[in-house]
Amino acid sequence: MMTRLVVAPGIVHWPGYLAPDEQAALVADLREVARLAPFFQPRMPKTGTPFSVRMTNCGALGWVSDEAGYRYQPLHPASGAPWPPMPAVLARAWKDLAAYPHPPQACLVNFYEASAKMGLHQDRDEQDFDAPVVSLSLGDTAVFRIGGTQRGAKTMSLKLASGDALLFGGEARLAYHGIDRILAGSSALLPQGGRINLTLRRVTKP
Ligand code: MD6
Ligand code: FE
Repeated sequence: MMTRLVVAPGIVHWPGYLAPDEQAALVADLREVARLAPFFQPRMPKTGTPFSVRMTNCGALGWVSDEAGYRYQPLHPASGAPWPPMPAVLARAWKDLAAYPHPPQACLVNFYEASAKMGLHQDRDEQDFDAPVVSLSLGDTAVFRIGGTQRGAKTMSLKLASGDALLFGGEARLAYHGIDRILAGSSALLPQGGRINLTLRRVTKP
């Protein structure tokens, strides 16, 4: 029996959505993704300041960021190769959880070492805000911060552990959120520690 927690209107948390064996299989799939599409260090628009998180993508489109801005593109920014296909378990998770009739087009893969963080942001580079964003977490637990749709709104924090799924949809689709910190040593899934977060997105209007 899967626990489904409504954190706020439009924000749903499924602790332990992926079983331990599914998490291990997905890590193996992601090693292959990272072999074909190596992790890169994204940079802030305009300033070029590097992110502390490293990224890659799978699926038809990938999210990238550099001096020219945030965008989706079909090719890896360094190798120029198409992104590898999405592992089947990701399409299944979207079907299970998204309540949206069209498949995801992009899966952003974020890797956090123990000291990495992600500032409060909105996911707003997609053309279709009717589709939710579905995230899966692997490895060390993260302290996730959730705000409102306005930058100054009050915030709450939520721990995301290995195997957890989280959905941002409906009135929360454009809610601010970020990663305050990673709890090093909280999971044994990744032998070197750290955390992987996958976000599944629909980019274009169907
Ligand atoms: C992370 N997650 O968990 C970053 N975005 O590392 C996100 O930025 C995110 O978890 C949209 C919806 C769900 C998310
Ligand atoms: Fe996000």
